[in-house]
Amino acid sequence: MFDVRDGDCLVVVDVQNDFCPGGALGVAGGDQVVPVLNTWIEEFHEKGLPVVYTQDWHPKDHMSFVENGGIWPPHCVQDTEGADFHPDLIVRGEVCRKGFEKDKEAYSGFDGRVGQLDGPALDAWLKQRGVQRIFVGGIATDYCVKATVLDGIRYCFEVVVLKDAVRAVNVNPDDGEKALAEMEEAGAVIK
Ligand code: VGL
Ligand code: ZN
Repeated sequence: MFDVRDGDCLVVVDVQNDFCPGGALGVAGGDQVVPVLNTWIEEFHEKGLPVVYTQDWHPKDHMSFVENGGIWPPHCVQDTEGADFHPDLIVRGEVCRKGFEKDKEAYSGFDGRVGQLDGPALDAWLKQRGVQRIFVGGIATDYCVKATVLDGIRYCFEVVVLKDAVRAVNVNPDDGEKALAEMEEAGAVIK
């Protein structure tokens, strides 16, 4: 395993029922990230390092839904089972909710709020803990993982993408591959 150390944080992106097979916006193999991420989560816990979980958290009339002119079927509606984390995911750490404003899309975890909807933004929360490097896995490679990774770089974190722990929507068949290339180009380490 990659040597994780002080200053590292694991960011688990949107491992929610609606993004897993059978969910409202089911991503092929989405559930397969769970055992891989659980291994990383345990590693971070053992070393006393932080783990933060992003959660897509939409009001039921969110602008990203087809009925409101968006491109997605309704998904991850607040307080529904679809918005819950996958039942096998080890959830111990802070949750960072995003996309809770009706008129705003928020793919990036850095657009979310940690702990409560009026809590700190992710950037401030990480910096307050002395985090310098983030490890990112989850769903979907071509949307929320990509946006979170690119923002992480923009906010001056070192970013490692756990490629066995991500899955893509692939609206076009190579979107996932392109997203990984774009993240690498931007400076992320693809591990
Ligand atoms: C996501 C589409 C819509 C994601 C969220 O988590 O990647 N994709 N909302
Ligand atoms: Zn969404």
